[in-house]
Amino acid sequence: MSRLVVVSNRVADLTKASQSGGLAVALGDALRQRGGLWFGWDGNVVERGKRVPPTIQVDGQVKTVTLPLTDRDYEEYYLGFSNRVLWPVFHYRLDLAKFETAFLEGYQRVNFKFADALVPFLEPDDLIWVHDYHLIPLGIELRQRNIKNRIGFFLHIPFPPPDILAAAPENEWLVKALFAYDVVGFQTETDLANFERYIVEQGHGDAFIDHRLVCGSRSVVADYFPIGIDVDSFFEMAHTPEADSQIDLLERRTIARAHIIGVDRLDYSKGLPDRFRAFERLLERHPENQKAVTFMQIAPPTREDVEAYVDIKHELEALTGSINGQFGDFDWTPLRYIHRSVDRNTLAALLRGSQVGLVTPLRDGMNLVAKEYVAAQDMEDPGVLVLSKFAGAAEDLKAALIVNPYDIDEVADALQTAITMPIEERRQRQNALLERVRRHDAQNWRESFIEVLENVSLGAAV
Ligand code: GDG
Repeated sequence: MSRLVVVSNRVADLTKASQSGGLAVALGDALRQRGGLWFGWDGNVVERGKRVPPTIQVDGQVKTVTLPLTDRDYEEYYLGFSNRVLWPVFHYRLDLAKFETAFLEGYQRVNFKFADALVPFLEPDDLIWVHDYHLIPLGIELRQRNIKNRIGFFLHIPFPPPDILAAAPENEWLVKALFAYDVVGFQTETDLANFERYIVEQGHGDAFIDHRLVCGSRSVVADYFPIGIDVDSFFEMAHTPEADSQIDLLERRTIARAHIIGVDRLDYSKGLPDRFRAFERLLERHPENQKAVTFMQIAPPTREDVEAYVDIKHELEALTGSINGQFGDFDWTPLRYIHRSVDRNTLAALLRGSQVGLVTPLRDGMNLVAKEYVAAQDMEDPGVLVLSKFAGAAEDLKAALIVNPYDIDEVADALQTAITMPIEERRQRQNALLERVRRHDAQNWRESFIEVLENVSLGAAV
């Protein structure tokens, strides 16, 4: 079996995989089984011009190789092109994108540096798996250094429709860069269809029925691989004695009979202001919920150096104050907004202890919180998932209450339906949801991607 080499912007701490969740869990097992290497940024920023050799850590068969970014690279590659251009554009938010030539140069420079630093660690047989929007051109850089290995790429965020992508600078270069890979994976059928349309409509390429796309002299296999979670370990985390006592505390500390929960990085793609307004609308339209329902939003900070994130933070603080000021009472705080990271065990307990999981992104690649909410539930007395139709997870989780997150009345009505849903219907929906969450779990995601990458016929000229 060939070694696996994972490349991503940040490298997760595999020794704390169960705490960090996400990629660390999904890829940690594969790295341990096959042996391998995880390469990326260590999260540190050093002065420009300073040359720091990569840090190498070895744990059994798994090596991590990390390096810092310079302050200029951090500004131009990370905050600039990755998070002020690609993140908003790929989430359909052209209004929030900020284009500057230096951002593109920084993006290309860091991908160049990453390739230079990675090549000495590669062996001819390695399977290389590159992750996400920060590293789209890494494949080209590796090919230019004569790396002939199988290289796959997975995009964790949505792939926008061609008309939107066409507004991004250098979009043709960016999309053609994907043809340096042998396999390109997306989260959903919609993302895959958008990519295929771009290639055919804007890239003058062809799409074939066996998932192969051809553009000029290169071809690539493109498919969708919905990412998932480790269902059993999340269920266990939500059902420990400590979790029981946390849920007990949650229930005793409030007079409310139903809890609604949201958990999201504080990001404009997650639809938090509209979600807060929908909760407010619920209290207005269905006043019987006053003093009977609470909403807890956990929203740890991210990317605070990007202006759009500061704006949304202020908006949420104002909304929280206004909703609590209008509806709160000495014995009831309707909305609890926690702008901090919460320990993962506590998170699992809170998801289980809440009667409604409210997941309403305006656009999301997949959204693992939706899957975690389902995995955490008691099968005998499950809660109800209210899910945005614009989350990738909605392609699979059709048994949730699917809503348009822009329509505040619709979300408020769905909340009312969720709070009052009879137990039989809750159980039926939960069974259907859990079946889907299990079918597309973390193991299935990585194994199906790796299987395609291992077996793909190599994609040069056809
Ligand atoms: C990107 C794509 C795609 C959140 N708050 C806390 C905390 N979390 C954990 C959640 C979940 C993870 O972070 C967030 O995952 P999501 O999938 O919801 O969202 P993104 O971070 O935007 O991830 C997304 C994903 O990549 C994977 O491909 O699904 O669409 O945008 O696991 O539980 N964890 C802890 N404390 C918190 O306060 N411990």
